[in-house]
Amino acid sequence: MTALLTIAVLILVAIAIWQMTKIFELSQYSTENSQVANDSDNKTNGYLLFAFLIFIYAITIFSFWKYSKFLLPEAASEHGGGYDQLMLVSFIIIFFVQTITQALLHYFGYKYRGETGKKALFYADNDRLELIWTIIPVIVLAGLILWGLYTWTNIMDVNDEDDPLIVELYAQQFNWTARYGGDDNVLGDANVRMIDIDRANILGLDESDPNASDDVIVKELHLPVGRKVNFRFRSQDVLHSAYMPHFRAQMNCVPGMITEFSFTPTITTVDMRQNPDVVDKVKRTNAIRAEKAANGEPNSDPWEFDYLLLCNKICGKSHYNMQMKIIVETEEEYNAWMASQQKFGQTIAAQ
Ligand SMILES: [Cu+2]
Repeated sequence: MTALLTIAVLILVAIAIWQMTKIFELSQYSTENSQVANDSDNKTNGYLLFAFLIFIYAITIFSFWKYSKFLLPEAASEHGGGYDQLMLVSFIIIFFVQTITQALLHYFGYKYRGETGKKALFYADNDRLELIWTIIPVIVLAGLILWGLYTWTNIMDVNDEDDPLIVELYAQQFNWTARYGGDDNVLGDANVRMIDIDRANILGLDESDPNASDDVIVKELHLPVGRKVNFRFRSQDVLHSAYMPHFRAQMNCVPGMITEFSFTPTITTVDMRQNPDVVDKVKRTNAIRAEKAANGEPNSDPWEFDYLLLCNKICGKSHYNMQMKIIVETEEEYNAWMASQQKFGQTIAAQ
């Protein structure tokens, strides 16, 4: 009932405004009958341009002030620094050009507004001017593209140098599973057709492949700091995307094919929790959670920072919650954790 009344009131208010506008228009009719803008209209519009310019500058400054704290903390992978630098330089250039061109655009819009008796100057071309505004973007863009290609090639180069750890990330609606190659660091063959839930073969490993029996299947990704990791991605059902924002890493998981990505984690979870940006974020989040707890609302437990593997493709209704914890730790901690895990062969034998 309240909703109905609210809608009725809103409709009445809208009709009232519409009627008042009409009355206002009619009252103006006798004095200014022309549809052609006069000098005073043009001047008003010129000033409005300046107002708009101030608005976009103000909203930019406001966004920097208000939202910078939501950016990711420093990159926790070897290639991440170069990636961030490329993005930062690109943003600075875009920001610089945008600030200047917007000011010029709006200023000239005002300066050359329509005025009675003012005539436009016919100006065919100026070779030198055209040369300048062609050459400068060409140099800047070519520089950015070359640097970008170089960075891209480096990031996307998946090779077996430096004895990388081999890890498979397996996506399905709506969770992640990780698989390690085991003692031999070689992943056994797998295919979704061989999935056998009754025998706990959830990833479809080929039980006859000798490389498969020492594979380790887990629901929490542990990585030793400073060691290169080669990831292989598979998907069981639809397109997913393995997104590890703190490591500046993302790769599509495509049903029917294996995709790859490689990175070296450089900061352990324990060290990242000491990072000033992370400390600040945890403090802010926990302040909100404490407030929730005081009101008896759910999801109010104190939060602790962890690296995450997220899904970055809208893959279905629980996509938003498709994630896996990543723990970067020292070599010793990693080895101890790995030693405590059950191997695929043991799981199958136990059935
Ligand atoms: Cu997904």
